[in-house]
Amino acid sequence: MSPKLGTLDELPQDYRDAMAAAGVAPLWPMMRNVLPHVLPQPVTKPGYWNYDALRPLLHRAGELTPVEKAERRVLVLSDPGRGVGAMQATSTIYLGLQLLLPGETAPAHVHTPSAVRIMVEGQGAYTVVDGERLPMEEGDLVLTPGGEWHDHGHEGSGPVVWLDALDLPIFVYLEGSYAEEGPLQSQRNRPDASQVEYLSAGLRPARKPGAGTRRYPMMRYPWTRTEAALRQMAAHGGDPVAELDYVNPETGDDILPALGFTAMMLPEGAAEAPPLRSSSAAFHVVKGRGCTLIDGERIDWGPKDSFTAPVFADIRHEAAEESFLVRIHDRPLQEKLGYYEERAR
Ligand code: GTQ
Repeated sequence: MSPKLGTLDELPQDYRDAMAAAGVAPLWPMMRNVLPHVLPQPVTKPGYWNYDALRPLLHRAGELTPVEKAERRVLVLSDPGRGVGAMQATSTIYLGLQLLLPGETAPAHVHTPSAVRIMVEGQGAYTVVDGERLPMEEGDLVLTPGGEWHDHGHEGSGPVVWLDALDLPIFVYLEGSYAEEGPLQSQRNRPDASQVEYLSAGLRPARKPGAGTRRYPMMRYPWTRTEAALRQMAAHGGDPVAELDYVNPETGDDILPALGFTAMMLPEGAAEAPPLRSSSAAFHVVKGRGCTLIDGERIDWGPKDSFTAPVFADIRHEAAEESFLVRIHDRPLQEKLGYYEERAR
């Protein structure tokens, strides 16, 4: 057991004043704030957002604020531990629900943070990234990596909603977050790379020696394929709870530098208790129903809902019916820092 550390009020006032005037502070009274024993003390609290409750608020934003006045018409999912208005859902993950109405376009811009969209509702929307038009169907993941121009459009009939997941909090922390605006991009008239170069897992375009590839060769991950793959894994992969990581098809790396995405299938009645992970996480329910205990707090979830878990949370999922979730996490960033860990419960 380590000795109890000295406190600020044990120090004479004249010394404290002199330190403050010199622009310094003693470490030892604050040591345990920044280096708690054994486990971090996350500010992040478990969060839950019921889609049925948010839907009318999103639609009202569509009536109240034209897209021209919003640039991106988004309701931000704020971490309960930081309070409404916090531009983050966990320490590293930003989440927002974005609404686009038929005929609208969200202007082209480019920014330093990276985003992934998970399509929640509606048909006919698309995102253009670096001239490639990416159709957005329910459950699809669409990447807009940092530094790539992107604009959104909608040629369908009803409203469309998708969930934005960004590494924005990291860029804000780095004081590295900024954007530039520009005109809508002209679109190359061809299907996206998931339908051409990377139609089939295990196949990639043959290349001449020395020919490079794009850093983000595939920017759309169609849900129909993810679901089919999960079903095969559940049937034959040996573990009834199937999980598949979204990866770059050229390198096998996680799809973004900081954030990782994992699709999960929980069969009806399945219970799943993963190890305690140093990564924070957000879960999006593509379909299904169930409940999750996060550090003992019970969250009942249904289709299109989202919920979050802090680092090292004790997470226990139970699926009331066959369920498909996408887990968003910051393992890629933590691994790059030489840090990611899992602890057995
Ligand atoms: O669609 O580009 O939720 O730039 C936040 C910032 C979405 C976007 C957000 C953004 C976007």
